Amino acid sequence: MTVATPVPLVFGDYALEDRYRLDKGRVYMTGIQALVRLPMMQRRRDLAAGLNTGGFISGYRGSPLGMYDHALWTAKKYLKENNIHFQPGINEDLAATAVWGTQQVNLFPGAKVDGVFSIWYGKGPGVDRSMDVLKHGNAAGSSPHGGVIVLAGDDHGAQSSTLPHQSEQVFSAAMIPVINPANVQEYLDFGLLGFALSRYSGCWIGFKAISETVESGASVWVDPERIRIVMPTDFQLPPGGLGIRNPDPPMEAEKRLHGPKMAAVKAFVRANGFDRTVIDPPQSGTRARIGIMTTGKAYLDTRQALEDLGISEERAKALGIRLYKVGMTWPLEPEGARRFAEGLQEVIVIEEKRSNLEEQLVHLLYNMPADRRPLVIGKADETGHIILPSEGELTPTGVAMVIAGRLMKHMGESPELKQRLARLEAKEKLLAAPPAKVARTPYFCSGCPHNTSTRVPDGSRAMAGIGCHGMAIWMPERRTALISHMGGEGVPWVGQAPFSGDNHIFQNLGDGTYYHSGLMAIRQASAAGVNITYKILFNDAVAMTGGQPHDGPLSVPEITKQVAAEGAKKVVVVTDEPDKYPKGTEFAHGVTIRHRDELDAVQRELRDIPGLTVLVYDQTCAAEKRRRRKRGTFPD
Ligand SMILES: Cc1ncc(C[n+]2csc(CCOP(=O)(O)OP(=O)(O)O)c2C)c(N)n1
Ligand code: SF4
Repeated sequence: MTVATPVPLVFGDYALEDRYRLDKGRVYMTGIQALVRLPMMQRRRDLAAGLNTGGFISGYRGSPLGMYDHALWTAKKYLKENNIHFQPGINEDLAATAVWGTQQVNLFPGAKVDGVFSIWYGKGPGVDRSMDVLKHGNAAGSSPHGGVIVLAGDDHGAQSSTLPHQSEQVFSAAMIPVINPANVQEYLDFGLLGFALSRYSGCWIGFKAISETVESGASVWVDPERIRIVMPTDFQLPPGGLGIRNPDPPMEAEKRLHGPKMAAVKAFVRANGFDRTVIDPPQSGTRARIGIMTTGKAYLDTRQALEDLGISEERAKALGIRLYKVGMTWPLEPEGARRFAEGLQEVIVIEEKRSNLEEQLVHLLYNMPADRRPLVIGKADETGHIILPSEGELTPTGVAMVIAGRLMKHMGESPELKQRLARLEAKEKLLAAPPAKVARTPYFCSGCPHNTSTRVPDGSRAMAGIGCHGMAIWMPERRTALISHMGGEGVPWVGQAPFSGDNHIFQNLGDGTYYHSGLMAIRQASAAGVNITYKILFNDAVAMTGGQPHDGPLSVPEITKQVAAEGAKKVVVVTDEPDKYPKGTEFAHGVTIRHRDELDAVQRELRDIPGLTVLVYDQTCAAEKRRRRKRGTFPD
């Protein structure tokens, strides 16, 4: 990418607010904060270019983007100053639909701005559940002075997820180009390039955020004009451009997406150097023999691996190593990729999770004349032996072992490399050693309502749901097994019930999940007529992701009315404070309020009622209580 000369550092008064306030210079921030700053920088660039734009951000929380909404709320003042509107979605799918709407603003004469640039955010499963709208939005396109960035929080190691996740293949299925930043500076630089690319190509732009980068901190250059955007000279936009339009028949939208939009993406990536050769032997020196193609966090692993092997940039050049860092991982820009690979003996593709770059590279090189076409290895070597597994995560040591192995295969044994490898292998073994005998199973916080609410009467079993209460799964006495994705709670029972000797099931459902999508699951269970008791755990917070408030009005009386309307045969509210509801509080007809000491008895009553029954367990999250007490908003 083309970068302006940085302004000199000025050391003086420094405030944490500088990360949003400072116009130029260098500021320390995390990846999350960079994503808060990014739309402000876009707005400043637009103003400088004489454009009156607005910004819009919507999505749904989930690690590693769990705290993005918090950071946006904290920066409310700065967002407002920059005409940026943050509207959390009640779920990812609807958030993406609102983002789609922002690109439609300028199709109508009532538009008050020249365009709206938008950011959607969501955890990997949120990307999955939003596929329909992402496909529609990308096919329709972005507006010429708007643009859309689709932030995917990918949890490669399932550190805080029910499944590991990788969004590249999902995005490519929707033909959404994907940027993979490797550090905090690239969140800003590629972010600005991403908006520009979206405007130019009419595509929505996928943007990968993994915890190693988005949760890291760095001192970064923040000048909005730091990135010089270059318009391609080798591609001619069709008259009228590639943006959103109305009407837009589906086959026309497809033709535009498959043809000129994809060509525009590649031309823009080429012109702006998204992908670059980081190390290359000089023409006069050793011929480049081994190429390494990598991206994002795997690029950092590769740099660390080279360092661990004692291979500096100079040494790499002397060994004939060429290193290619890819910024846009789908679609792989073909000209740069071919130039990188041509004439090499071998290319090692180093990428985390399933193969994405490797498959595209092999496809690009397949028809190259055999004498110029390198061997390509990645997930497996030329014999099919797995060397960089798609499951789990890469480590610098694992990468170092592969690089060293390949170097020695081509250049012969090296005592120094062998010695370094032996040291690394010993370290790896130590890390892979069985965990200490006293492993600690995660447990509820002290005073957590779920500690009581997830109990199950003798003779019954329960199914878990997404959220803190899901920890019940690790507590054998709770007889709570199996978890579904967010919003599917209880519905597996619809498939089990006709074939099971069990007559009834309890299903835990957090209030955050209820509001996100859980109500639809209740409707499905009701429609199927199965015997099920939903325990809606109203802890008044989306606790597991940091204690966010619900994304709209939600109260216990409202829940009772909603589930009654869905056909619940009996609804009971169980609480630690039965007297807390003011006189005249409007619950659904027939609702009873019981003390939590009666939880077991209430559950026994409900399980004997055929069909859908609901127990709303009302007690505030203990961590949230502590936070509110500190703020003076909860009684001591
Ligand atoms: C589709 C999807 N989006 C987001 C998440 C991330 N996530 C995991 S738990 C959780 C919060 C659940 O809150 P709630 O249902 O209120 O349960 P609590 O943690 O409060 O017990 C979220 C948003 C997810 N797992 N799946
Ligand atoms: S954060 Fe709240 S809901 Fe989660 S375990 Fe702690 S007290 Fe329970």
